[in-house]
Amino acid sequence: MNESATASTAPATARFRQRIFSGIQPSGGLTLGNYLGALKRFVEKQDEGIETVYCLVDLHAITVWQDPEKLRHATREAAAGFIASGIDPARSILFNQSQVAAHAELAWIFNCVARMGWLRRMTQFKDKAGKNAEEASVGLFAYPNLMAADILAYHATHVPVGEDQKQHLELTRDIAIKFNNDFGVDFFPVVEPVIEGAATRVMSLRDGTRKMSKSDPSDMSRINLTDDADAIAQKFRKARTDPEPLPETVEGLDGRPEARNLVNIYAALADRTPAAVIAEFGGKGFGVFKPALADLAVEKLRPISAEMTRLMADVAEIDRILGAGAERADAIARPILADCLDIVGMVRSRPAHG
Ligand code: AQP
Repeated sequence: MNESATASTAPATARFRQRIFSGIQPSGGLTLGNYLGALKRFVEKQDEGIETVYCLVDLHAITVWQDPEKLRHATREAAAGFIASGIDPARSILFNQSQVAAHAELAWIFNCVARMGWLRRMTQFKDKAGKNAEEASVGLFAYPNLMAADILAYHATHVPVGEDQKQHLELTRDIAIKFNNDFGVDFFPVVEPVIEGAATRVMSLRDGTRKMSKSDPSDMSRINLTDDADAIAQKFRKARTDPEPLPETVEGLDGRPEARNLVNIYAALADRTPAAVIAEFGGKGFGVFKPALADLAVEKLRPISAEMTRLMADVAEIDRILGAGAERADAIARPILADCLDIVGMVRSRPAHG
């Protein structure tokens, strides 16, 4: 195999039918970052009438230790979060990754396509493994190959994600190009990242230079979709900011990461631009802006958390939805995996094995 992914003839996605794939790890409760950076836009794509495949990536979640009972709960709760946010399981395919074996099988092929050097450059591994890289799981290192498999098992053409996933999507493109080159085929699409909106990177409420994350040890750093109105108000009230009032222009947010974060969150929740938010609140202090932001967040999130609570009262129904979604997902992914195995040169003679 060649070492490089560079291709003079990168196939466009044009010949592939437009299909959206994206996923979220059930590695804890969903956050406002997941909602604004991913979920809200998943719903928009579904409502545009594009074919949408959405996955709770439980195999990704176990790249760091997960308590099995908590993982099961988080998977179901995340499914409830998707549905409560507007994902309609009749229109979108919604399922959990481990129920469709093609993801793990294709990931193995990609482990043999991707190069060590590519994965060593992944900043998320460096961030998550920290100083203890020797103790990190092999899965955490190979995570981007599984992510490439998630996407390419569906021949997905577009992947809505937050800014933090951009590098992984570039790796997915490299894998597709190298596979196509190595085997002389035009088989995998070269996916397009879809990174849109005012909140592609929602930052921690305690540190405006760090991403809001469901696994941050401080619960005060994030808004959870299940937080009640009091918790949301308290977290915004205590959010770290500087002492200056909001600037009169968006440029005035330069060098003020916490202020910029809160303005971006407001804009994304209100479906407005940051400039429009600054036009309304410029010159006002955080004593005015934070309560307005908290009220807006409560207004937008309360219906979602109420619906999540309602859905979680019937776990069997959630499991039924995930199982039915997995059947539909499998029907797309299995023939693509079979073709991929043929291309690679695997003998497949089991009649029932697709
Ligand atoms: N803070 C964020 N701002 C914007 N988008 C975000 N996303 C996550 N955090 C933010 C987007 O949500 C989708 C799912 O991400 P994920 O849960 O699979 O993985 P992650 O990015 O590693 O999210 P977390 O919350 O930080 O999880 P943990 O703590 O378990 O690592 C992606 O589209 C992501 O861009």
